[in-house]
Parts: sequence; C-alpha cells; structure tokens
Amino acid sequence: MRLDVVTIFPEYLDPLDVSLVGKARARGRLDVHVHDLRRWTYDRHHTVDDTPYGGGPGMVMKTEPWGDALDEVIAAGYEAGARGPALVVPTPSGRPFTQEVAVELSQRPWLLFTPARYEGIDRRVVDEYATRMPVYEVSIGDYVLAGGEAAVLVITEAVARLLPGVLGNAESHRDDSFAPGAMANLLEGPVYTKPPVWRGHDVPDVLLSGHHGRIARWRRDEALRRTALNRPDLVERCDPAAFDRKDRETLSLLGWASEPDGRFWRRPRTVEE
Ligand code: 6GU
Repeated sequence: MRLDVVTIFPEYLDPLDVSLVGKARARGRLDVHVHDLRRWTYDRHHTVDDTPYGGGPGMVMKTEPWGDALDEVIAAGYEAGARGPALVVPTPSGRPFTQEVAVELSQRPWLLFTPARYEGIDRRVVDEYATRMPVYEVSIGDYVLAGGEAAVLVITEAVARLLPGVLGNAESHRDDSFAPGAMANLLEGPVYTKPPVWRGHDVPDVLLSGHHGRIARWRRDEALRRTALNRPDLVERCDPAAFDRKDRETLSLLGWASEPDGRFWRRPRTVEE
C-alpha cells in the first residue's frame, strides 16, 4: 500500500517511522511519502491560508497550493506504478472513522491524506478531486483537534495493522472489539499475565483453571460488563438474537431490562435521569 501525506507540518508525521507502522514500512508492506505543502507556494511568505469568504473567524487553506501539490503527488505516484488512489480528508465534520472504514481503507492500494490546519481547506479542492477518485472525509471522534495530522497517525495505525503480514498473526485481529462476529460490538475484557499474585491482586481463578469453556464464558461476561458500563450505546445496538441466556442474566444483574417487544435492551432510567 502506498501512502502520501501532504501537510504544513511534515515532522508531525515522524512517528510513522516507529513501531508497527515503521515495521510495515521496513517490510515493504507500506510505502510512505510525506510532503511539505509549502513546497507548492510561490510567494515570499509561503502563504497557505487566507480569510474566509462571507466573513467569520479563522483562516481557510487556499486552493492553489493544495491543487498543485495533489496534482504533482498523484502524478509521481502513478509514475512509480501506484494505481487506484483514494483521498482521505481528516476533518471534524467527516463521517466517523470506525473499524469498518479502517477495513475498507486497508483494501485500497493507495491513500492520499490531506490533513488541514486552521478552519479547513477551501471546499473546491475536495470537489475537484472527487471527480477523479473516491474521497473519504473522516472524523476520529467528537472533539476538535488543532489539525488533521494526529488523525492521520491514528488512521494509518488502524489501517496498517490490518495489512496482510503486518501483525504477524492473522488471528490477532479476529477478536478485536468492533470486528464482526459473535463478539461484534462488545469491548474486550481485562487481560492478565504472570505473576499470579501482584501486590496482593490475584489473577481471577478461572483463568488458571485450564477450563476452556468456563474461560470463554467468563471472558464474554467481562466483555459484556465492560461494554454495558462504558459504552451502553453499543449494547443497545447489539442484535438481541446475539444474546444468550447467560448474557441476559448478566445484563439484568447490571440493571438492564428488555423492551416490552423483547427486541432491544436498555438500561432503565433512574428517577434522577
Ligand atoms: Cl480528523 N481533524 C480535526 N481537526 N479535528 C478532529 C478530527 C479531525 N477528528 C476529530 N476531531
């Protein structure tokens, strides 16, 4: 997979040399190119932004540097043999970046990232490249970052670990929270390793029992418990058919009840709520 990133802070992407993404690059699974947007400015001050039409606060990134940069980066990629580019535009106004989107992006051969600063990029840039390639406008969460560079790091890591031969063990993402399957939409429960007792804290007995069925059941209960506490929205989104009797019992102990139609589970609201 080829990755191009155009940014006014190329050094912000230095972490792409380390850890999992760095290894993927070293193994030749990822071909990363980071470009300084200011290379495509021609005035003395290397201007990339200007005041917004219609007024209002902040600055807007100008069309011309982005257009010239993307044209050249796209041409260079094709020249190097890359095909099928997709534009990934990190923005708090994008659609949520989920595991599903990560899987979709991991299946593309070439991603072009355009992290913006200020109030964002003049809309015409996205409109122009949308006529030539798929565009993914994505947000990494409901908070506002000063720029899209940190989002590029997040997205790249989520995508890179899905590439064949990067994690080393294909089983490793089978049980990921948010991966499809029986545990779909459940968060992962706690994990433990040696020693069996640390500062008076014991590893749960069941994990030392060697009883695979009981261990699987315990893990599912813990996953359900964590999800119900931390992400009630995920529990509500679960297909009720995916809950077995023990699941229902666990949810009930946590104060959840089924809707009258028996389809959806919802934590009953207390008087204060
Ligand atoms: Cl992708 N960019 C910025 N600037 N803020 C964000 C974001 C992206 N996702 C959430 N907040």
